[in-house]
Amino acid sequence: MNKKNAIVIAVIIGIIAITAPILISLYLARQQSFNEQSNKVISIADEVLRRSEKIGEQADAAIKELEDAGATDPCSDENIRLMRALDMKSDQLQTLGYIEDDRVMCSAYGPSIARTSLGPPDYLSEMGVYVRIGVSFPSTGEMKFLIFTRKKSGYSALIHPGLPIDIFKNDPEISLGVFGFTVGKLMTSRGAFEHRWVQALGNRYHAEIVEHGRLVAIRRSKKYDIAAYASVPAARVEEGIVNFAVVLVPVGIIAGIILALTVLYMARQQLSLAAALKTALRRNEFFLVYQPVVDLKTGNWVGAESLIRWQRSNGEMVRPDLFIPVAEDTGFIQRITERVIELAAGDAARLFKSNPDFNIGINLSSTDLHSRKTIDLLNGFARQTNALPNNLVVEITERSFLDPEIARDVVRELRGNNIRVSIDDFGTGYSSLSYLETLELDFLKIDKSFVGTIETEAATSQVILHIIEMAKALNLEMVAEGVETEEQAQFLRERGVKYAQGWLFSKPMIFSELMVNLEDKEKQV
Ligand code: G
Ligand code: G
Ligand code: MN
Repeated sequence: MNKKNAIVIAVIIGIIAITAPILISLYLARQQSFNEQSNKVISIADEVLRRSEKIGEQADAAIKELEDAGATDPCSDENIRLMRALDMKSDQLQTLGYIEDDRVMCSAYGPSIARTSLGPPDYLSEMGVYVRIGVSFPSTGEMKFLIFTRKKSGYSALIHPGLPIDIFKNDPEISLGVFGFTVGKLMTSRGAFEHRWVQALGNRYHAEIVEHGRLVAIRRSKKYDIAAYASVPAARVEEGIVNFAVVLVPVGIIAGIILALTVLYMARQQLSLAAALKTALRRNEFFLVYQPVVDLKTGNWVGAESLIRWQRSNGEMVRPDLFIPVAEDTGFIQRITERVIELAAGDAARLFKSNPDFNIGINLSSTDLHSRKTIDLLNGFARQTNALPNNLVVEITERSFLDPEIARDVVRELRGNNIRVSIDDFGTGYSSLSYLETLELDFLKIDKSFVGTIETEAATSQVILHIIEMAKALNLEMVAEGVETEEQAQFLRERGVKYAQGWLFSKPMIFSELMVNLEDKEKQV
């Protein structure tokens, strides 16, 4: 990736980092506003239902007392006195009376409504109560009543229908009401009502719906055959967004800016790491360490893998897993590889003189494979150090081998120059057996993640066996990486793996240390 692409990508990510939190905050604002409005209609419907049930309870209680009194003549003076007394006690009831043959025979109201024919009831409820809706009397003018009459006794409660819905009067857009649940008949209401809302409940006790531009909450009573509802225009949700947006959008903008700055900071770090790499090359801040490759049968050190190390001028060590990818992205990798080859060549010249069979491994990255120069440098290395055919091994990761054309050409050319080729980190890519067959490789390095699964329960612990089979089918010598225990070494040895690297044998060390160790080993023989 070049610098221009990096900047374009950083800008795109920056724009996303800014806009995404704003869009999210707008979405949340809508959600909040919706919740606010639906909580409002729910609480209104609850309140209407609560009031309706309270009326029902008082009507029930009063009628029951009249029934219990058991007057032989319901309209006796004594029974009417009882009606008055009960009427006084119950603040939710307009009055009490006795109805027979669709007429009010007598009531606590006095004679003014007596003997009026009411006509048939609107319906008989599930609970054995005749319900009459919107009843008016000549003597009471405009006032209309809701009348509940117990079928069994004829005792009735007259109710002012405005009572349960006497809330939120100053908000004309709110509609609310009560209906008989089973018959679906409105008993009392204010404002918009759609018959559909009755069905929306189904056999549930509550429902919230958005329909015909209104947000509706419906609550059914568990005690009586009634349900209450309340609704507001759905447009209220949109209006309410503004209230939440003024809080949430600035939060989103701040979050967006923080995110964008983080992206910018990380991009700059990447660029500054690239700049630091350049300085490091100039100041020779890189050096090599070597990790021995051990013959699993004899325990002899047969070679070593060179591993780059970067110590910055402030003493800080930077891990290769951190800077190698950056070097690959920013085009510095080839200069780093060049430095590695240079450093290794200096060491190897001495090494090969005293240990003619020893081999040195050098890691290449995928970019290196695309360049003619790498091969020239390696050839130069071989010449300069008087390397024998087995002395120099290049390690190429499985993932770098993705392009078959390039892979074949590079491998052929390297091997033509007596350089051995090893496929590194094997098992972490997706190479097929048939593809690998077309490359003339020498070694296969089993990635340490698979060595780590040996004799564990991990689901991937079988994979190493397949890798070993594959290497055998391809006639490749194997080097197991990251061997940490004698059990792992034993397992590998038994399955025909010839070489290994790992902390069990040795950690990577600087060149002088490697030389000392090799000399000591020689003396022991
Ligand atoms: O020791 P370790 O932490 O040394 O190495 C981490 C990773 O960096 C390994 O995957 C190794 O392959 C890679 N690496 C180490 N040295 C070099 C090098 O000189 N060139 C390249 N391309 N990769 C290296
Ligand atoms: O190039 P490659 O990916 O093979 O790099 C080898 C890496 O593995 C280096 O970072 C090296 O320090 C590390 N390593 C070497 N031996 C061991 C080991 O026994 N255990 C673990 N966990 N890491 C190891
Ligand atoms: Mn390696």
